[in-house]
Formats: sequence, C-alpha cells, structure tokens
Amino acid sequence: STKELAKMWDVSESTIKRWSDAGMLRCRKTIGGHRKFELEDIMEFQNQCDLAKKEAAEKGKAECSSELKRLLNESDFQGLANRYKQAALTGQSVLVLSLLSQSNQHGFSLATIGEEIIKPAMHEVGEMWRTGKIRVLDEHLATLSTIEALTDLHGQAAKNASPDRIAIVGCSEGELHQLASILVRDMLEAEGWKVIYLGSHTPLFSFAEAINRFKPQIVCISITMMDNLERAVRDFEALRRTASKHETKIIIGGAA
Ligand code: B12
Repeated sequence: STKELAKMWDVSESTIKRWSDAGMLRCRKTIGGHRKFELEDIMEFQNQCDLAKKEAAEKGKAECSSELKRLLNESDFQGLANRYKQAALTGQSVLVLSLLSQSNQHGFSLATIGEEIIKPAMHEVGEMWRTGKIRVLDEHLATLSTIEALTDLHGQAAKNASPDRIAIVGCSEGELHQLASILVRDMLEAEGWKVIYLGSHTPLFSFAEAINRFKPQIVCISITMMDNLERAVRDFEALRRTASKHETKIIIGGAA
C-alpha cells in the first residue's frame, strides 16, 4: 500500500502518490480508489532510482574533477570552501559528496575537511542568510546536502571501533544546529572510538542517563545558541555528578 511503501523508503505518502500519478511508479487502484503496488513494479522503480543515482554521481564527478583536482593539489581551502558553498546552496548533494570524498581520498582528514571546508562554507551561508542575500530555503538546502554527504561518507568508512573507548555525542536541549556534532561523531569514529550518537535537542538528563547506561570515557556536547547554553549551565551540576561517578570526561564545544 502507499503507507507501507512510504515507510519502507522513508518518504511521505504524498511523495509516493506523486510518483505514481506521474507514471514513475506503476500501481493499480482499488474500487475504493486506494493504490496497490505489485512487487515487480516496486523492484523496477527501485532499480531505476539506483541507476539514476549512479549516473548523476558519474556526471557530477566528471564535471568537477579537473577544477577540483587543481584546488586539492594546491590545498586551496578558500577555493574548496567556495566551491563547496556553491554546490551546497544549490542542493547538489552529488557534487557535495564528491567534493568531500575526493578531499578525503586526497589525504585531508575529516578534521581538516570540517575545519577548513565545511565550517567556513556554512558560516558564510549563515552570514548570507543574516544579511538577506539568501532565503531560509537556501540555507536548508545547504545544510541538508551536507548532512546527506556526511551520512554517505560515514556509511562508506571502515569502522574499527574499540569496545574500550566509548563516546557519547549530541547537542544540548533546544539545540537544532547538528552539523558540528555529526563531524565530532565521525572524527571520533575515524579514530577508533565507539560512538553513541544522540543527535540534536537532547536534554542534559538524557546525557546523564546515557552515561549510566553506556559508561563512556567521554561525552561531547555541542552548543551553538546562547539561550541553550544558559539552560545547559543550569542543568550541568547533575550531569557533572553522574559523569564523575563513572570517571567520564565532559567536553563541550560550539559557537555559544
Ligand atoms: C544551518 C544553520 C541552521 C539550521 C540547522 C540545521 C541542522 N540540522 O543543523 C536551522 C535552520 C535549524 C537553524 C536554526 C536557527 N538558527 Co542557525 N545557523 C545555521 C548555520 C548557517 C550553519 C550552522 C553549521 O552547521 N555550522 C557549521 C559547523 C561545522 O560550524 P560550528 O557550528 O561553528 O562548529 C564548529 C565549532 O564550533 C566546533 N564545535 C561545535 N560543536 C562542538 C562540539 C564539540 C564537543 C567540539 C569539540 C567542537 C565543537 O567544531 C566545529 C568545527 O570547527 C549557522 C551559521 C554559523 N555561523 O554557523 C546559523 C546560525 C548558527 N543560526 C543562527 C540563528 C539565529 C538561528 C535561529 C535562532 C534562527 C531562527 N530565527 O529561527 C534558529 C535557532 C535554532 C535552535 N534552537 O537551535 C545564528 C546564531 C546567532 C547567535 N549566536 O545568536 C547563526 C550564526 C546565523 C547568523 N549568522 O546569524 N540554523
């Protein structure tokens, strides 16, 4: 059914309806007007999507490869951040991923990529938003294509997590700025840590619960907004007590 497919592909039911109305995904309608999908049509659609993704990836790679190679060889981080910003702002996830993975293959660590490419590009996006040069929509495209690319890289990376080095990573309560915490997670994993990732908007008491449950060596909290910092400071004492019981170190970072 529409509902089952939406759940399986993690998209909305209206997206499934749009695909089937556009003839991309074959279906039949019951007398009551409900869409029903056959397994072979579902498989065919899925195959086509995978192929389209691969073609777009190849095209993206070819287009940006010569200019990108020059920027990488010259370690021109300003140029790379600029190129990154342009690709991210136009929501070109394939180019964003290609730029990040090629930088990684070139030998730049995730820390360098985060610090020298993603951070300046995203800070510039924030400035463009603040000064009214771009819309919220553009900022969302930039953030989402970055998160998508990092998720892809994260999936590709080999993981040699040591069960003895456990880290908890997340953002404070009220905090929606999630990108830096994703970078922290991925950098720690690249260094062989086993990371329990709690994501954005996590109350400090949940960090405390996570410390009791997973007994990590470190807990990393990202805080960007000042009012979230004030809230965090209020709740911090309880977290600190739990952390010291398990000899867990608390590392707080972020613009706030
Ligand atoms: C994307 C974005 C959003 C997205 C976030 C989506 C998401 N899923 O992450 C959305 C749309 C949700 C958003 C919302 C808002 N945003 Co906003 N946003 C941004 C933007 C453009 C990029 C943030 C980002 O990803 N930066 C890239 C990362 C890599 O950089 P970073 O966060 O600085 O992190 C670095 C370091 O701080 C450090 N670090 C960070 N955390 C940690 C943690 C540890 C443990 C360690 C070791 C290090 C570390 O490492 C990173 C690499 O160096 C920034 C611009 C900017 N200057 O950052 C504005 C910005 C942060 N947002 C801003 C504002 C005002 C808001 C809103 C209030 C807007 C509104 N009116 O609703 C809300 C608040 C939401 C909330 N409650 O959290 C302002 C904040 C100004 C301020 N300080 O008061 C900024 C600076 C934009 C601007 N120029 O005005 N935003």
